[in-house]
Amino acid sequence: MMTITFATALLITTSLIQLSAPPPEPLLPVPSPEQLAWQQLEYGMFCHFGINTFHNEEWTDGTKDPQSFNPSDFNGRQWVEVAKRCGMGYLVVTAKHHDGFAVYPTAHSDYAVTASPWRDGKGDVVREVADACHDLGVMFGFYLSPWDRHEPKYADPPAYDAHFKNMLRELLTNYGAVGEVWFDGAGSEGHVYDWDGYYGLIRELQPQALIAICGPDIRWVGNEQGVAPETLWNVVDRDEEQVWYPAECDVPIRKGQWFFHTDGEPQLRSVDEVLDIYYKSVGRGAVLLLNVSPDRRGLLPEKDVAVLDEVWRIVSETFKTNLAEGKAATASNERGGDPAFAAANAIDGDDATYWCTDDGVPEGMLIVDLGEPTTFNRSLIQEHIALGQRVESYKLEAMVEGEWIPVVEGTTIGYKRLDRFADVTATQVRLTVRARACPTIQAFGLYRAAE
Ligand code: FUL
Repeated sequence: MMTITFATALLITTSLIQLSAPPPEPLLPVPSPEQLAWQQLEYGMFCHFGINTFHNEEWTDGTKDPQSFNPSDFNGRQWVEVAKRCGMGYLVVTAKHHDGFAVYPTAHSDYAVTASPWRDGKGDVVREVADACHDLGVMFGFYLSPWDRHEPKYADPPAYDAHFKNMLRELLTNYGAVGEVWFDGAGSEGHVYDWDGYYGLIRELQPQALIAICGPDIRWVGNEQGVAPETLWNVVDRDEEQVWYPAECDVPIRKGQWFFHTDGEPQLRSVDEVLDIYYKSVGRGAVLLLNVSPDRRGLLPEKDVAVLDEVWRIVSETFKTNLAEGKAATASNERGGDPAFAAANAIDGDDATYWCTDDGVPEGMLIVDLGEPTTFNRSLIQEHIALGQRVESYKLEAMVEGEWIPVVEGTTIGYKRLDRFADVTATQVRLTVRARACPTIQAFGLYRAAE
C-alpha cells in the first residue's frame, strides 16, 4: 500500500499552488494542427519544371511537341537535398502547368512524359521528387493547374471537372503523403470549376493536405515579389465568416521567371535580395515559397544553389545565439503569478511555453536585463498562435547609457516577427505589446547579424 509522507504532500500542495492559473481561452479562430505545422516550416521550395523548360517560355500554349521534353540528367533527389540543406521544410512541384503537359505518367492524357523520349517515356518527375521528400523529411506538395490550354475537354466544364479529378486522384493516391495542393488562379477568369468537388476529393484521400491559393487553407499573399504587408493578420473574413487563413509568399529566385530560361541567369537575385525577401515574408509572419527552376538537365542550376546556400548560412548563423536567452526577465503582469506564464518563458528557447498576462490585461511589458552592455541589430518576437493571433502593436526599447531609447515598433506579430536595425548596445531591453486579448509571447530574441 502506498503511504503519502508529509514531504510528498507538501510537494503536491506547493505544485498545486504554483500551477494555479488556467491557460487563456483560445482567441478564435485558431489554426488547424496542419496549418500550424505548415507555418512552423516557414520556408519552402517551389519547382516549376515542364515542357516550358525546353522552350524558354513562361506560358506555352499546349501545342509544343512532347518530344521536346527531354532532360539530360534529371535528378529529383538533388532538388530535395538542396531544399533540405537550405532550411526549406517543404517542396511544391508542378505536376501540370497551364500548357497541360503532365510530368508524371497520367493515364488520362497523352500530353505527358509518357510521350516524351525521356527515359523512353517511362520517367516520372513527381515520383522521384515525392520519394525523395518522404525520404528526407521534406513535406511534399504539388501544383496542378486548373487552367489547361491543351486538354480539349476544357471547353466543356463538367467533362473537364471529371478529367481534372481523375488527375487529382492519381496524384493523391500514388505518391504517398501530400502536404499541400497548390491551385493557381491564373488564366481561369470566367471558367466555372467544381471547386467543392476538388476539395472533397482532397479531403477524402489526403485529409491532412492543405489546399492553397484557390483553396480554403492557405491564402496567396497577393503579389509575386515575396513581400507580405507590414500588418499581417492570419484571421480574415471569408464568406461572412472569420477564418484562420495564413499567407504564403511565392516568388521566383530569378526575377519574373518561374521556369528555367537558358539566358535567365542575369535575373538571378543576389543573396542580399533574397535575404530581404526572407525578412519581408517569414519576418512578417508569412511563409515563403521560393521558386528555383530546374534547368534542361533536370537539375537546380549551380549559381542558384549557391545563393540558397549562402542565404541559409547567414540566416542560421544570425539566429543561432539569442543574446536574451536565459537572462533575467520580468513583466508588468504574469498570469495568475504563475511560473507557467512567467516572463522567463519568452526567453527559455522553448516554443511550448509562453509569457501571458491575466485575462482583461491586453497590454503588457516584458523587461529583460542583459546583465552587461550587449550589442545586437536583429530582434525576433513570436506569438503562441495555437491560441490565436492577438498582438496589434509592439514597441521595443533599449536602455542605453541610463536612458530608454526606441529601437523598433510595429503592428502585428503572428507566428514570427523579425526586425532589422542598426547596432544597439544596451544593458536592458523592454518590449511593450498591445493585443486584442491577453498576449501570449512564446519567444523573444536579440541577435547580431552574421557577416
Ligand atoms: C502564376 C502562373 O501564371 C505562373 O506561371 C506561375 O505558375 C505562378 C506561381 O503562378 O499565376
